Amino acid sequence: MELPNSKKIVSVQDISCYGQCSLTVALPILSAYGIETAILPSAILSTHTGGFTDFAWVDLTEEMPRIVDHWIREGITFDAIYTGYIGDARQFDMIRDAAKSLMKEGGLLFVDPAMADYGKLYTALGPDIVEGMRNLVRAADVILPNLTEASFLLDVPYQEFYTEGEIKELLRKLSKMGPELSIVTGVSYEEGRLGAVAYSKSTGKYTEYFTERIPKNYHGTGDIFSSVAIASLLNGASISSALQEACEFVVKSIKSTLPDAAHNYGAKFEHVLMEGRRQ
Ligand code: PXL
Repeated sequence: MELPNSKKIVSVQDISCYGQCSLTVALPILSAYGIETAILPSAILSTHTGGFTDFAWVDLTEEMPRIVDHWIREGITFDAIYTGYIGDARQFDMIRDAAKSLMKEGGLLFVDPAMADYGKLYTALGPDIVEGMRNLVRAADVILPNLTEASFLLDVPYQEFYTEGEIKELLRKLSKMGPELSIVTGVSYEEGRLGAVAYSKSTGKYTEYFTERIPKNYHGTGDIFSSVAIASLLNGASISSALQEACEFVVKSIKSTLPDAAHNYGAKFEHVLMEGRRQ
């Protein structure tokens, strides 16, 4: 029996204890794709911050370096680092340094600058988070912003509609910040279709994938997209296959959630993971 060439990743983002986002999405999805996943939690929240109020927040800024230092003493290293929501700007420099210390040679830094959607920053986040995300993006190999996050990173106004030319220009500008591969999500050129477009700096090539737009928004779908796309790329998929896999995974998760009208805080990605097991 041939053993799979299993990759090892550490995901740096918050634990929203309830709400199907950030680490409670990334960990199961990456694991289901056969990737050994360690976590470096940036905070513990009772819920995510979208649609819930009065959430409890346990800050882990002081604890994170103790975890990283122990890993360094143990000689623990990773093939990839995946950062997501960071709610405290004091953590950015430490995360950049940790990424350098913990990365194997040739490893990849994936940055999902999860901080905004629909033209606005998430509740509780301010301009210091945008600045910190810009610094992280400058060190990244791959970034996966949605269109709102891309606008904040580039300090340009968010638009409701974009032409193909405008999306390509946005991608080229993002790639000038540093990353080899920039993937923007939430792109739509025609009614009823939604998808993602990628730009590779070294080849100058654009790759896109569009699927049906389901007129319902759930929190955490960006985290589902990023986790699937990152897992696929680490498993050797082409950019085109990774975009397809991630877009279709999100659509299936939304479709699984729709029949349950009371379930409005996250998407039921677990059903899609089960589908894989039933095959
Ligand atoms: O899914 C992004 C996300 C992650 N973590 C927290 C959030 C959000 C989006 O609102 O609030 C705490």
